[in-house]
Amino acid sequence: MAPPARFQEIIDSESKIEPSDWMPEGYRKTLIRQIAQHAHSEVIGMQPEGNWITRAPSLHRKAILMAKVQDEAGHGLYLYSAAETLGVKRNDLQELLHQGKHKYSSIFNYPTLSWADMGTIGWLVDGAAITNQVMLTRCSYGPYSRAMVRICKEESFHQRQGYELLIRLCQGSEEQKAMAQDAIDRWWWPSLMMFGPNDSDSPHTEQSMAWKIKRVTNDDLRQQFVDMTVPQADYLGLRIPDPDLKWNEERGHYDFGPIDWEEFWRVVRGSGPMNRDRVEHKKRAWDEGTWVREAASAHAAKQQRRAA
Ligand code: BYC
Repeated sequence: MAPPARFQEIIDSESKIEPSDWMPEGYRKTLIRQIAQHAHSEVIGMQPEGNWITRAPSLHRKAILMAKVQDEAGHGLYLYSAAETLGVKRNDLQELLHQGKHKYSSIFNYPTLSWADMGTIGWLVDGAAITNQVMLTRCSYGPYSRAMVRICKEESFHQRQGYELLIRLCQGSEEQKAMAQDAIDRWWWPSLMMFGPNDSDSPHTEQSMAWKIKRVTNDDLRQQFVDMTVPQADYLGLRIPDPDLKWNEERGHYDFGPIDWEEFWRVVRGSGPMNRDRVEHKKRAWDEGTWVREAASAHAAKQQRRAA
């Protein structure tokens, strides 16, 4: 069978494309773009929460937050490894991120202003991430789909720890509840933007759906997220900052108000509140870690020489 026909057969039969299989160049490029962006998001996403590790209100909360941030580093590693199976080098992907030529999720360009943001990121940001990533466990590319299985398990713990943190705040003083409300007021709309532009404005969705890289469209995932989250906000006794939000009996879904796409594109293109700081911090960490990478490589080379 000719390689393109074999590729299509694997896609049609819901099997997985593996690194040694033939694949169209566009398929490879799309995967590299998406997996690299995803990996960068995990690594840059450590910063907004890392900012609060020293200020966590108890040892217990500090231990949870450190474990979560460490998990994000691990997700970055699995994803860079998955990208490498497509023939790119991890260091080159880092370089593209540092030069501003690669994107990462818009959500991480917003500041974390209060402790309630730690709960809200877990609940909304990790909640949006799981909604999106569960479909990616069914992605047609084997290494990406397998990495997503483990990542989703960890994201699910992250989401629950965030929600539990907010339950505690909402059961606390008026001041604590107000802090939680303020956090939701700031994070709600950026969380909806995580799913990307509307399907009608998404250049990649159609082809990515055909290749079974994406299994659900941006708008359908966003709707799933809203439907799941509104009852959770009700349980917390918090208000979602959208006057147009209401249950639509006919559709069996919540209707919600328009998203500010100008803000979305401004943030994606580098002019969000924290874009510059995030990339500067990332570059500094990379430079300061040079000696660690050099030492690890020297050690690995020595082990190899000894084994030989
Ligand atoms: N932010 O045609 P579209 C986490 C870009 S981290 C920035 O719909 P696609 C966590 C898009 O890349 C989880 N850019 O694209 C970590 C494209 O740009 P280019 C992050 C965005 O790829 C730490 C253009 O807009 N999750 O959970 O079909 C702590 C057109 O869009 C965004 C992932 O990365 C955005 N929000 O669909 C806590 C999931 N949205 O390259 C939590 C994997 C769109 O053409 N990625 N763009 O210049 C995906 O599932 C898909 O890439 C997307 C976008 C649904 C995000």
